[in-house]
Amino acid sequence: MAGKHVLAVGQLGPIHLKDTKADAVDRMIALLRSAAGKGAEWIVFPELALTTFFPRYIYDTPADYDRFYEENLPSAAMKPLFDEALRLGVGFYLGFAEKIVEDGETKRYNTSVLVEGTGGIIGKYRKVHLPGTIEPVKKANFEHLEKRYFDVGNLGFNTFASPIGKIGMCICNDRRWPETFRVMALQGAEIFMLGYNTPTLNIHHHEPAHLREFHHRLSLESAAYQNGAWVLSAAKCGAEDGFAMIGGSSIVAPTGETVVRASGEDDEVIAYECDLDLGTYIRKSVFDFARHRRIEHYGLITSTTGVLDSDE
Ligand code: CDV
Repeated sequence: MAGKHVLAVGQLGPIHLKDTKADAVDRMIALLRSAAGKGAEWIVFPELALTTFFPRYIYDTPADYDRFYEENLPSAAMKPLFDEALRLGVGFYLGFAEKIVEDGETKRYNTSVLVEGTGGIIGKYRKVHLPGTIEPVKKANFEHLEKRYFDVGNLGFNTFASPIGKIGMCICNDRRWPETFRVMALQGAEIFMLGYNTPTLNIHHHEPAHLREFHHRLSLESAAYQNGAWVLSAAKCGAEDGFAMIGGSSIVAPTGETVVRASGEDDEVIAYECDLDLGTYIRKSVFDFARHRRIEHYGLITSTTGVLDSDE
């Protein structure tokens, strides 16, 4: 796909435990309208955008946490957002917790969906790199229990043809892993979309807060440049019931430059006219995969998970 498209990111400020999904959807509809007012053809919303970031809490039974999940697409909670996007003709990426029965077994995924401006669902992604633990670590006054509440995504990293170009999706922690983006770039991705909830505090080891935002930016800028693609990232941020998460929603050009960035930690729309030809230029020059990649030397990437002969 060639040419320019105005694309937007809809950052969300905190969603507290007491807030309803209808509250969250109303806020996203306001962001959607604002994006449409800026001429945007597409908007990216955050990971788990309908509720608070519930993996920070300890729940023991599905009866306690099932209220955070959606069972059908569009779920009743999401429907007003789907309707308004269709009315405005704006496509979107939306992150949500998905509960589904597969082969007779109940599964729960951290999922994102792509919906185009004509209302059709064109793609679904289920988070592969789940951070955190199954059991609480009790090192801080919050947890990161994604491995407890979600199954590892089973759809892989795909790309989806759309009126704005070929889109690849991932979710939050996936952005720290270069394999995520390269697999989609090898399928011709021109635009990467992702949502995130990144706590300002690292509960596993000491990390200065400024590094949280730096690593976020570093991951996206290198992913954009090394794959010659635009990256649109949407935070859910600010303090949810006192638990702080970074902002920094951004649009990164295929040159690796962040061209627009959210300024605060509340609901905010950012938009940019993205020139897809810029990605084509990078993919035909320094990152022309067909000419320069050396797959005969990359075998370990898929045959080994951890470091060989490591005694750590
Ligand atoms: N929601 C996430 O995947 N958060 C992780 C945190 C735990 C590090 C992230 O990579 O931002």
